[in-house]
Amino acid sequence: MVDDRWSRTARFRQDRFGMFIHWGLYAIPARGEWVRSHERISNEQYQPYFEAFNPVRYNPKEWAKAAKTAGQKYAILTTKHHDGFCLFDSQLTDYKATNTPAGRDLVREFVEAFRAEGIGIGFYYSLIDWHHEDYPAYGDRIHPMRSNEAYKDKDHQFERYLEYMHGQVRELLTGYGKIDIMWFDFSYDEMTGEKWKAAELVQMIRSLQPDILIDNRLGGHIKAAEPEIYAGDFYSPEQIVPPGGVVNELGEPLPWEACITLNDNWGYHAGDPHTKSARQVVRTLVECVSKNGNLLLNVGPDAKGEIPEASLDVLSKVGRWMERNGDSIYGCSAANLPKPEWGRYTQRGSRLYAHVFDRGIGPIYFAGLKDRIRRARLLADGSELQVSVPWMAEQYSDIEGGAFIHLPGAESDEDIDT
Ligand code: FUL
Repeated sequence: MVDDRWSRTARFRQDRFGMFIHWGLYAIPARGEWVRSHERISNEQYQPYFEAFNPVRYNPKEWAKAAKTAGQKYAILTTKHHDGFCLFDSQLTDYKATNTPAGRDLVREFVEAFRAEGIGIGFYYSLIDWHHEDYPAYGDRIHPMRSNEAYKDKDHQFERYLEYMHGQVRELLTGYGKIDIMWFDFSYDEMTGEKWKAAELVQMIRSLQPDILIDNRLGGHIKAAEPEIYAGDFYSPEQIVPPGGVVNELGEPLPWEACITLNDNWGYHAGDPHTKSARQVVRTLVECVSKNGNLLLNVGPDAKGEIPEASLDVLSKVGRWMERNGDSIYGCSAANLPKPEWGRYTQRGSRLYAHVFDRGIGPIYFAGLKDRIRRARLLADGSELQVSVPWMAEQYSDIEGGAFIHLPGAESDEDIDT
């Protein structure tokens, strides 16, 4: 890991919890952000959504409040998703929010509202573009869903798309003040870092915003001893928590962030009943931190501009847990101990946080920590917990070298009201 990459991510590794926001025209058909490709919707059939986009209840101050309440420290908004529609007032296209009934730059309002709450600002930007005629239809051969069928016989002037894409990134990074994260999505097969001229792109980005973090989806490998300039600052596993975290070839931890949907979709889906529970979210967050990672939890606001009620409800319950237990998340990392059978550890300095998921009966056993626990306290209310060495330990070879901590009742995240 090159040093400046590591130090650049210091704040990111402290923050641990962010909000992902997928929002665009696709909120109107309300069947997820891939709807236009999955259902083979033509340009003509998609156009009415552009003409109808009128999010009268868009109030990013409310979104920012929801993120703040949940304990999320940064937020990443889809400035342009694969359908090519721009929420910002790009001078390089007419396909933007300012030309819809919304009539204004929705990214600007997002930035102002979240910044006012002290929340870090990230821009998601799709490399794939189904609206731009010069985006190649490679998909015909390999991934039919990743390009626009209508343009398949066109002579694609890819250079023109590159100029457009680089130009939009420049707009995003010059027009909105200090941006914390640039989240590109995504390289594949022929569409590699080289193809995007990603080295040039990153040079431009760093000259405009020296401290910005870039995800790893421009292509390239962060792990390699000499990563490409566009390899990115952190890994972005999608819909999974990597079993062993993410490490380089020397086994050293690398920064990563699992992006995970709150239900089963990124963009708003009216028929998706699978909202995760607050308990699942908290456990996933704990799991990420216990493996040196972050959690970027997604919400998909509806066509009017509101985050669904069910999502808000979970965010506020997670927030209640974070209020009492945030010390075990922010600035914490993996503990250098095997995973305990009852839950997970996180750690900050000499303070070890025990997240008890499986309460069982009797005291909680801390393998390997005999004589290493100075004192134990319940994080939720600060009360002291009794520590003891297992009685007649020598008779139980499996509990040699450990200690017990006695919990009153069933104090664990089981208490979350889901
Ligand atoms: C994927 C995209 O195709 C999805 O629509 C979503 O944005 C996810 C975070 O990344 O690659």
